[in-house]
This record gives sequence, structure tokens and C-alpha cells, in this order.
Amino acid sequence: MSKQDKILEALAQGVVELNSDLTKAAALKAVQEKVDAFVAINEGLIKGMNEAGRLYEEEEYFVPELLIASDALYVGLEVLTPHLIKNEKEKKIKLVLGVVEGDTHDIGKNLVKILLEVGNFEVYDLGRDIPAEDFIAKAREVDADVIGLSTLMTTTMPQMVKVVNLLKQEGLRNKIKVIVGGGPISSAYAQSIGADGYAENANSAVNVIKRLLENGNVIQEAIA
Ligand code: B1M
Repeated sequence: MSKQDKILEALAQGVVELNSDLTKAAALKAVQEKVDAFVAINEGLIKGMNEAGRLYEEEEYFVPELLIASDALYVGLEVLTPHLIKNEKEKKIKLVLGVVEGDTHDIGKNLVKILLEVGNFEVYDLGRDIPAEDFIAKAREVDADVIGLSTLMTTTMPQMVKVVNLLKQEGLRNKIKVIVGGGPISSAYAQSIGADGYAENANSAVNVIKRLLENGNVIQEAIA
């Protein structure tokens, strides 16, 4: 196993084993060994969080374990995020981001935010459990190009429809693009609710939005 693979494994292990100290040490090692921070986040930390999610679904982990796993993930992110290489050449795209009303799962949304900022987006992060009206108000206030909606639960998916419909009612639908993502969301769902784009993960969100603004209406599966 290469040195990089060992570091990636330690990053994932730190999160799955609920060990912030191990995660931090592995993140510092990644920086020291010049492992690409993007790779360290995606193939280390996120891999670990996904594994913790799997253990939750198998009822080996419960809510407290998930919360400690996410603490470890954030400790690693704090070390690695400053080392992500920023793209500052292009014009900034203004994007209002948040988790829809009724849903408090924000780990994925936070990762999307980090990668969008690295991709030179101006992100207005509203947080989680956000009413549809608040997305519209913020988008209007900052003259946003895009609204990004995240949800992890099937029960809160209809909130995305609410945002799209409100944009129509307010006469803003042609001006502001809508991209959706999160566990239960698919490109077919995005299309069915009249969103403009769907991204499967944080990395593809950046590419999908850039394509959206270049090409107009392109619902698409993750590129990555
Ligand atoms: Co809960 N939870 N949870 N949970 N949780 C799920 C989502 C669930 C599928 C687990 C299950 O039962 N199998 C289930 C939902 C079932 C459904 O669909 N109806 C569930 C439930 C039911 C609940 C509660 C209701 C449990 C309860 O209290 N009885 C409760 C919700 C309360 C509420 O919100 N109203 C709850 C609570 C929690 C915790 C607090 C313990 C914790 C969340 C901590 C937090 O986020 N601050 C938690 C977690 C961690 C999970 C799982 C295990 C993992 C989610 C996660 O963080 N994944 C999840 C099961 C699972 O997904 N395996 C589960 C890691 C993260 C990196 O991935 O969030 O998918 P993800 O984000 C990805 C992509 O989806 C994408 O990019 C991200 C990065 O690559 N993406 C976007 C996300 N948003 C995007 C937006 C975009 C583009 C891409 O564009 C704008």
C-alpha cells in the first residue's frame, strides 16, 4: 500500500472509529506529505462518513455515533480545507444554498459549500431546515444566479417543489437556476419537479452548475 493510500485509509478510519485525534493526525500527515486536499477529503473523510452511514443503516451505529463521526469529519475538514486549490480566475457565480424545511441533515450540504467556494462561487449558506420563502427572499436580496437545495429525507423532498413553484409565482424562474441534490434525489426527480440540474455529490455540483450557466437547461447525472 502506498504512503498516500495509508493516509487516506487513516482519514476514513478516524471518522468511522469516531476518533477525532486520529482523524486530525491523519489530516496533518496528508498536508505534510502533500496529498491533494481534494483527494484527502473525498477518498478519506467522506469515505469514512459514508461507511459510518452504512453502519447506522445496519443498526451497528446509532445517532450518538453518527454525531461523533461527523465531529471527527469536521476536525479533518478544518485542517484540509485551507489547502484546497482555489479557482479564482472565473467570474463569481452567486448561489444561495441550504437544506430544505423539515430536514436537519447538513453534512453533505456543508461539503457542497466547501467545494463550491473552492470553485470560486459566492455562496450564501442559509443552513438547514430552511422554509421555501427564505430561499426566495435571500436569492432576491443578493441577486443570485442559482439556488442550491439539499435534502436527505424522502419526507422533505416536496419542499423542493415548493421552492420551484414560489420562484415561478414571483416571476423569477427564468432568472434563477435551481440545482438539487441529496440521498433520495435523482436526475429523474429533478426533472419531474422542474429543477434545472441535479448533482450526485459535492464535486459534481460544481461542474453541473457551471455547465448549467453555460448551456441553459441541462438536467444531468453526476459527471464525476
Ligand atoms: Co439521519 N437519516 N435522521 N441523521 N441520516 C438518513 C438520511 C436516513 C436515510 C437513515 C435511514 O433511516 N436509513 C433516514 C431518512 C429516511 C427517509 O428518507 N425518510 C434518516 C432519518 C429518518 C433521520 C431522523 C428522522 C432519525 C430520527 O430522529 N428518528 C433524524 C432527522 C431529523 C430531521 O432532520 N428532521 C435524523 C438525524 C440524523 C443525525 C442528526 C443523527 C445525523 C445528521 C447529522 C447532520 O447532518 N448534522 C444523521 C445522519 C448522519 C444520517 C445518515 C446515516 C448519513 C447522512 C450523511 O451525513 N452522509 C443517513 C443515511 C445515509 O445517507 N446513509 C441518514 C454523508 C454525506 C457526506 O453524504 O449527506 O448524502 P450526503 O451528501 C452527499 C450527496 O448526497 C450530495 O453531496 C454530498 C457530498 O458528496 N449532496 C448534494 C447533498 N446535498 C446536495 C446538494 C446539491 C448537490 C449534491 O446541490 C445543491
